Amino acid sequence: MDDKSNDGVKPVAAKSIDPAALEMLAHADGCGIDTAFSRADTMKPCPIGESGACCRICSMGPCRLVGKNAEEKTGICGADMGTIASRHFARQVAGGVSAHSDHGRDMAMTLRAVALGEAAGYKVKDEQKLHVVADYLGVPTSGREVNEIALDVADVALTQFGQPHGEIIYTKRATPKRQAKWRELGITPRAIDREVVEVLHRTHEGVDLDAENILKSALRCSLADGWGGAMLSTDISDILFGTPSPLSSEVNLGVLKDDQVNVIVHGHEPTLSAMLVEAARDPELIAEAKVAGAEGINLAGICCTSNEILMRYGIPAAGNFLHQELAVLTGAVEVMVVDVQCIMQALGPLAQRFHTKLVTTSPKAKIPGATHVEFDERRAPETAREIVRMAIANYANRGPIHIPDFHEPLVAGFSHEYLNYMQGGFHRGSFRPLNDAIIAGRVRGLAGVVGCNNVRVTQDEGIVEMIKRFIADDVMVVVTGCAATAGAKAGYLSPEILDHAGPGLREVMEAIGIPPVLHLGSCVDNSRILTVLTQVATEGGLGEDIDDLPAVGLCPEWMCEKAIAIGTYFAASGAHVIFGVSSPVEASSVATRLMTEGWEEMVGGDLEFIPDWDAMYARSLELIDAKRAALKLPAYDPSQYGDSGDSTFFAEIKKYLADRAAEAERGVETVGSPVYPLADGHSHDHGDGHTHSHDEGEA
Ligand code: BF8
Ligand code: SF4
Repeated sequence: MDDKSNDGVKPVAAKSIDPAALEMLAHADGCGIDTAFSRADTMKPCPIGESGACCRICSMGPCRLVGKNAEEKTGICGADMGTIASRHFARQVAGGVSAHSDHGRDMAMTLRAVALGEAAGYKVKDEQKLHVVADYLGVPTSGREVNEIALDVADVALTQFGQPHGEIIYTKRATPKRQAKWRELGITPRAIDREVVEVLHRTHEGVDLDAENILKSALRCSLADGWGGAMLSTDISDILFGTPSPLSSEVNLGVLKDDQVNVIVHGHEPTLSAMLVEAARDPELIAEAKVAGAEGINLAGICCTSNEILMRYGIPAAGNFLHQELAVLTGAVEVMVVDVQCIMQALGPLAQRFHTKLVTTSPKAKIPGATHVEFDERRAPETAREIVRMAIANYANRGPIHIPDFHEPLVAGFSHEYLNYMQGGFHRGSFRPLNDAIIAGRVRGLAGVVGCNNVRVTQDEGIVEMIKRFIADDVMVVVTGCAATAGAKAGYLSPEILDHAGPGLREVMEAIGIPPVLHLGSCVDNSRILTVLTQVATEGGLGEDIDDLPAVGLCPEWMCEKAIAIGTYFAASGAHVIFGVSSPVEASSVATRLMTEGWEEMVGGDLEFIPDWDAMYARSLELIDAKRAALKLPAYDPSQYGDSGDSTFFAEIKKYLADRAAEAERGVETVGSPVYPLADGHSHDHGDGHTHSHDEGEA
């Protein structure tokens, strides 16, 4: 690389730790094709905008507060650095909340259409969860038909977006102490749309000009996501598509098949992709694929649509955010179907260089160069079949292909419900074993490692480093979103990884029968982490609220506004949160202090930005150990636990997975196989016409 040509941009030392990505980037270079990775080498992040020192709220600006004493300067209207940085941050939160919550609204609309019999192909799959959600939302259930309940649940969910009075109902799911704190501070969210609108209003030119007050409104807005839109989205997805329970699958670009019609789903919503799962398994369409010369139809996912159908159907994941272009570069993707969020416009021109058809499906998200097949829930199965047929027809147009041979096994599909089940059975579900293990110090603490990829840092490196170090130091890890995919690609979501866990963690995970790194789902499913933390806090022995727990949330490679919204709602819920990459409020010492010391004092949680992995990890342990000390728990001491040896439980799972791998070698379809005996009331859809109930004892 010619240093002079890149405008002083420091290229990231290594583009990725993922060998599949590195192979594809070399391939891209060979083909003379740009990717986000190479474009990042020439596009320098604007340092003024990056640090929050640029205001473009009105056309008297943009005002950029730079140079010596930047913090003493103001914009033309007099806005100071604290206001400018906080205003921008709050708008990022509002952007993130609107994305997740609008997705949540669409899920509620689908549930409503299902209840009214207007959504062909969908039905309420998890009635038990419907009842639980109905209870939360105050919808009567006794003696009522499923669809009657579902209609009321959908309608009450929809009121949460625009209700003129009251509070978002799900805030009642927080600990009593947390609810009281939010009320006292006046940050209990009232309605989802309202909180977004209010932040946009406050941050309009000339309204809220007090950094502390602006950031406080960002806290309230974020809570409308975590305890509103995102939580509703998770719950309604579970109702419609099933509450996840563990299953096996595979991850990375090697899941693409050289001899099959490959269809990739990319984006965030499970609605159309669930129908694509069925279409890809339809014997009639498979026969058509064979006529076209392919061995079958292979569906795989990217980003959080992938997580949604991985968690529930075991559909393999082709990769995370930075894999989207790499997948097209394989030349083996007949169709890439996208819905909303995290979709690069670059896919349009890139797909045109290959035979790949890029298909947009949401009226909210079109891309120049793509074919638009609008998703309509009234005819979703037909739409899915139409798209699969488009892929089959396109198979003959393939040019040379290059699929990197990297695919890792993984176990995904952990839900709050399943964790309860694992710790005491379906009727006695609890978090007691985990709490006791934390109290005793076998498990040092809990960490959530979540969020995106970002080309400004080595792909997956921060995420995988954190996961690796945490489990070695006996910290149990939960993962979601692209971080989950990163962890999986590096092998950390396979039961084998138990061997890399510290002795205390290993002993406990063997006893409970769960791996040390749990895939909890997509980014909206970060709401599952809130539910888990709340239950750990109320189970007893670890204080009363999330801010008492030895827990930390990390987003090492954050990229988008949704990540900012998530980090903020975790902080507002009492969690210590650390982001990597760079701080969007770095230019303002006032905003930085407010989001750390200020928020900690106010809500017990905070949001820090620490780009260095070592420093991020050291700070995480410091926070976990400080909470242990505050709870007067014994200090963490790894020497007191010996190696426990393999439990029969894990030995069985390993054997089971080895058998599946052997079957896969023989060409038997194995992804999506459940890996544990399942809890009553949960079922897995294999798409092959039968479901497994819990007492079959498959593992
Ligand atoms: O919602 S982790 S890059 S795909 S934003 Fe996007 Fe970030 Fe991935 Fe999932 Ni979440
Ligand atoms: Fe400049 Fe104030 Fe306008 Fe922002 S709102 S661009 S600081 S004049």
